[in-house]
Amino acid sequence: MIRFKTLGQFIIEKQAEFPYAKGELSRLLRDIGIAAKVVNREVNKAGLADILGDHGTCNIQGEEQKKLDVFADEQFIDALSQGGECCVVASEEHDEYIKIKTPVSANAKYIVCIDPLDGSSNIDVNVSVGTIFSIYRRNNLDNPVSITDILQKGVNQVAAGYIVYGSSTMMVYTTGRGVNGFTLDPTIGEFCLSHPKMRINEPGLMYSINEGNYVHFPQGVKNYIKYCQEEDRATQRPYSSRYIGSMVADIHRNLLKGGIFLYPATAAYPSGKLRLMYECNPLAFIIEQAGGKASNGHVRILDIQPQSLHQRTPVFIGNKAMVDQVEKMMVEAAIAYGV
Ligand code: P6P
Repeated sequence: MIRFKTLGQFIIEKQAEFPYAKGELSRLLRDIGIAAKVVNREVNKAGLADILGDHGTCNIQGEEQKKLDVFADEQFIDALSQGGECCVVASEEHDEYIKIKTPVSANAKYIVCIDPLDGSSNIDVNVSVGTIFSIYRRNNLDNPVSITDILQKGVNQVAAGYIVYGSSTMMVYTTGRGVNGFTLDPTIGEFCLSHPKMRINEPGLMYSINEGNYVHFPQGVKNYIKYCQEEDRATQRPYSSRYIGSMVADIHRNLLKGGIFLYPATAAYPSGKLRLMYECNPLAFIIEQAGGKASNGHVRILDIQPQSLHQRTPVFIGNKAMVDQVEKMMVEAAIAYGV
């Protein structure tokens, strides 16, 4: 008898642990899982279905929207609209947040911030891409939903997760009681528990950064990169450098193998490139729940008070000792250079 536990069975089993255990969050995670399976099908045949190439429109980031970006966005919004538990979706692909108006969602309590297909520039070259989602409860159920319901600190998330569409497709999520990973079994069309109680691998011996931006990095980051490259047997340096250019894939590797991902401020992105609400906050929640750390170099990511939906932030995320080290070197450089 093959013993496996599907995502649905796991969610129901854990439902009792969740303070709002009325099944709402369970249904929300189920809805996300359904959309993920549809997106996975299209990502897997992207090269065949003429779904590649630009959609001829641009998103708020001014980035060309790939057809799969738009398709993925539509699938998640549709699944969340039909599921009845979500009242608002804030998506990377839309300038403004979307109020869900289906009758079934009239009293919905949850807000989903989502990057439907992160790393989409990698689609055409067959590199892993991902979906990242963050779930909040509305602040006040008596008032109509407003932007203040959405711009909550990451520490208020009730759940967060990602789907990585790679050599296998996995969903990894947390509701604040640890991190669990599910691998899609295409023979039965179900996500099955494959990585229970995930913890970031220790010690971290990999660093992940786009060194093409080196000349514009803060001095402390430059010093940290050199630190990673020094020979030191006691601390098992030099570390390995690994950079995929798809945040979900880089973070997923570091979760499993240990490591730090860094996207500091650069000339092109003086506030950092990655978005707080639907990239850094959800991934920070997951990495902290797995025993790691995530900061903007000075402040815990989850403690940042969001000011706008698409705001960006520098991000340093991974093993706690590695993030502590780069933070320390940034302080030392600021003192040394008087910046
Ligand atoms: P760069 C992909 O476009 C993305 O948003 C993240 O997935 C990834 O980590 C980052 O940008 C890569 O940026 O500047 O190194 O190409």
